[in-house]
Amino acid sequence: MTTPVPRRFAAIAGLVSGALAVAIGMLLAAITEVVSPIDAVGSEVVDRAPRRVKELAIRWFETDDKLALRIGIISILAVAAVGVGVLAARRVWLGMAGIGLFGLVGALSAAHRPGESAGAALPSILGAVVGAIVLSRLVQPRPIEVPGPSKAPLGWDRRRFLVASGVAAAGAAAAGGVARALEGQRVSEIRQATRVPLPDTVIAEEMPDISPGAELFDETPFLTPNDQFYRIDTALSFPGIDLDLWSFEIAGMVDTPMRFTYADLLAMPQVERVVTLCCVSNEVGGKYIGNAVWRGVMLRDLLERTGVNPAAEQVYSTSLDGWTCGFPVAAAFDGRDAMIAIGMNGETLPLEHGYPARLVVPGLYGYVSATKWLSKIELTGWDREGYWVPRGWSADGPIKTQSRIDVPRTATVTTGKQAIAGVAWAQFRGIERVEVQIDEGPWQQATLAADVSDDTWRQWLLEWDPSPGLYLLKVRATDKSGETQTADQTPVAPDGATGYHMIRVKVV
Ligand SMILES: Nc1nc2c(c(=O)[nH]1)N[C@H]1C(S)=C(S)[C@@H](COP(=O)(O)O)O[C@H]1N2
Ligand SMILES: [Mo]
Repeated sequence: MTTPVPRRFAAIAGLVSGALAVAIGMLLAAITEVVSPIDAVGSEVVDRAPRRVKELAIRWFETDDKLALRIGIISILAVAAVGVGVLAARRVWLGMAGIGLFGLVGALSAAHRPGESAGAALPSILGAVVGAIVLSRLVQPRPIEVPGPSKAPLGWDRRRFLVASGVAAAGAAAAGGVARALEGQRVSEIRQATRVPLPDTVIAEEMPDISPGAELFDETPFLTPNDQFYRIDTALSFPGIDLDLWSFEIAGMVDTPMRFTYADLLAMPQVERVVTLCCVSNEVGGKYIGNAVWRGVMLRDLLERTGVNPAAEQVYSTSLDGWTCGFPVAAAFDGRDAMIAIGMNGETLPLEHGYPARLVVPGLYGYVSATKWLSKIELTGWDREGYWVPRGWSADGPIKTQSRIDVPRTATVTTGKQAIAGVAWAQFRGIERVEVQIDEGPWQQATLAADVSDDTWRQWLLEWDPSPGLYLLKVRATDKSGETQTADQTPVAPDGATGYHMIRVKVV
């Protein structure tokens, strides 16, 4: 008779075979360049998570929520793998079925991802098959061949188990390592391509005039450097991009559907515009906002070529990774500089920000307009809903007039002449006035930096010479339509937070 595998070791067997299944799945996915099983499941979780959970995740983890999600998935898998191992020690087939179930979830998730075909299911399936076989071998004690006359099975062999699971664990580590290296190589190849500078073809009179007076203080530069620009998207890994194969189409309610390659974009009149991009999930006083010089082709120029059916209501765009959004057709023609951007702050559009091309529409929150990794633009009715709309966000996403205090940066400052300063924005309308209130004092008008464009934030500054004490500072902005931002505090959902940014400062 054989003795059963001790529980502790059954747990190890589960962990090791689970890790091997995942690692082989990742490796095969990396080799065949399909979505990795973990990322596929992660993306399905992101897509299916209730809005509140997603909002909380963004708030808790800020832009590191992706790492947190991965760690979450791996922790759940690890706990499940332990359970699967313990089950397998009782009934092997139950353990194998357990691994198979996880493989199935990975396979279905991968095949369901936008841009993936049924073949994307294979890595998960093959990983699960290998994992299940290894698990069955590890937990089924086999008779030990003992040299000598007796062939009697001696039961579970701890040494043999440890060697076998050590080999399996090493295999998992190796497969996982190679998978990560391949993925890293894929991303760095794309990054390499983004380092190719764009040709010098921007029309001179279309260059932005960044006036010397745009900066009143240093803490928040007027232009946000690319590596400090906030990043918000649902992508767990970057979509595959081969510039030679990449193109996007403009279709739907147009006269002539057309496809544009990167070379087509480069051959068209290039412009540069300074536009402040802002996320609807930006809390009052938050950091999900940045200002950059965007270079590209005006959307209206492209739409003039395809022609637009007068019945079209929405410019609906889709990314390479299947994310979607839409904004009113009017926003392409009402004079605002909606563009297909291929450059950012003098560089080729970085991968994080949508290489090779993205939409930038002044005055609209990113979630309705700013599709990165652009793949398709369709002219549609409002029956098509962008990614966030069925998730409880407004179909219409004009940016609200807002202001933020950036200086003082610390909760405690020393007495003496200093500044209260920050930024204010009301893209497409422009900032007219910014006022600061200290405690319950009068609203004092702040000095405004040079007005570069209605589509950018404006720095503001108020001189301050406080005596020691505790102060409450508030700011409010008025846009050029004469509208002062509301003091009413509303949450970010469904269409952007409102209320005054306030900070408490102790002066010592
Ligand atoms: N493909 C894709 N594009 C996207 C998103 C996304 O999730 N996927 N998020 C949008 C949102 S909500 C915002 S606020 C902006 C942010 O752009 P950034 O990451 O370059 O700052 O991108 C938009 N474009
Ligand atoms: Mo956003």
